[in-house]
Amino acid sequence: MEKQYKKELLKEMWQKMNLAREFENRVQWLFSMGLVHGTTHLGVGEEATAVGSILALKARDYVFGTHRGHSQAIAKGIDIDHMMAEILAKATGVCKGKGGSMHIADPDIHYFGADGVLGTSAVMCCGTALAIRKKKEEDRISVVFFGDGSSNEGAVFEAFNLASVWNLPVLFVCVNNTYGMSTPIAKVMKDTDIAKRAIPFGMPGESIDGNDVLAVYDTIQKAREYVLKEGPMLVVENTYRISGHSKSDGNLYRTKEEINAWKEKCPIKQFRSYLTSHEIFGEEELDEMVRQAKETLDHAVEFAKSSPEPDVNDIYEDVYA
Ligand SMILES: Cc1ncc(C[n+]2csc(CCOP(=O)(O)OP(=O)(O)O)c2C)c(N)n1
Ligand SMILES: [Mg+2]
Repeated sequence: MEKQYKKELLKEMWQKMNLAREFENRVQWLFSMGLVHGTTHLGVGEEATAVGSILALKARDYVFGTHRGHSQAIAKGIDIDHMMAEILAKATGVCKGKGGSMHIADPDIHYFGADGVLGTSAVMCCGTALAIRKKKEEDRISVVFFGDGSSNEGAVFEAFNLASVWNLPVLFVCVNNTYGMSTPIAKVMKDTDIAKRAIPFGMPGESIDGNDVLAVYDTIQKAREYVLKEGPMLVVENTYRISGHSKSDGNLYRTKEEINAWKEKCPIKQFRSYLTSHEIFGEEELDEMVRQAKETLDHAVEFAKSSPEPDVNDIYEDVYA
């Protein structure tokens, strides 16, 4: 028999995936208006990896995001108004305007943003997992997201080693969008089956369809149980970045046909068809929730635009190193 999911969970998945998609649309627009300082990385097409994974975790679990992490922060439950204010470097931003897109973080919800140095979040994730162990906390794990390109970083292998030798409660989630900037993975990996990289560290590794939010949810739910009982694990979520790499991307390294084929496999499109074909929600109900997501983003953009700039006298506050 096909697995049944609680309607509330499916609703939250739909809402959060649409909030994430709409957030990216607005950031792109604000960027084109010259209102975003610094850089930003959009994850259009990767929403199911963040939402499916994070909704399968407990609220207390630590999550380290990536530089393409807007959807991860949204899935973890960050405040959208204050997150948008961070994008516009305003004093009301989640990091008081000092972090920007890549470093969106909120310790109150146990969400840490990315580090500019790829791979290092995996090591920091081991630190929080060690804290969980030392404090003998039960029913809590640490999760780190990283890309296929980042999976080649030495720091990630060090984190695999540390987590496995100390048996830390770490869940490694590789978001494999098959490119690191303009480089396809086949050019930088002899064997592109990233899940196999768990083997030398004595960890299980699983590779799944990252565009199927329910498959992601099921896998991460089971993986969380494994990590709690046994120790670290690697899950590779295979997906595609429909948006360009960063603020400028001529898309010269991939064809329109490739991008269009993946647009057909869009996780939101697929989930809509699941929800309607299983008669969980009707088209109008889904459209209404999309409209609400747009309204939430209208408010967030207004809030961010009308928020004050940070005060220059605060420049040395919140600086630790
Ligand atoms: C150590 C390090 N090397 C290079 C960079 C520059 N850089 C930023 S994003 C990126 C691509 C990362 O690819 P991947 O990990 O697959 O993530 P994706 O961008 O595809 O989401 C690179 C090379 C960096 N930030 N840190
Ligand atoms: Mg990548």
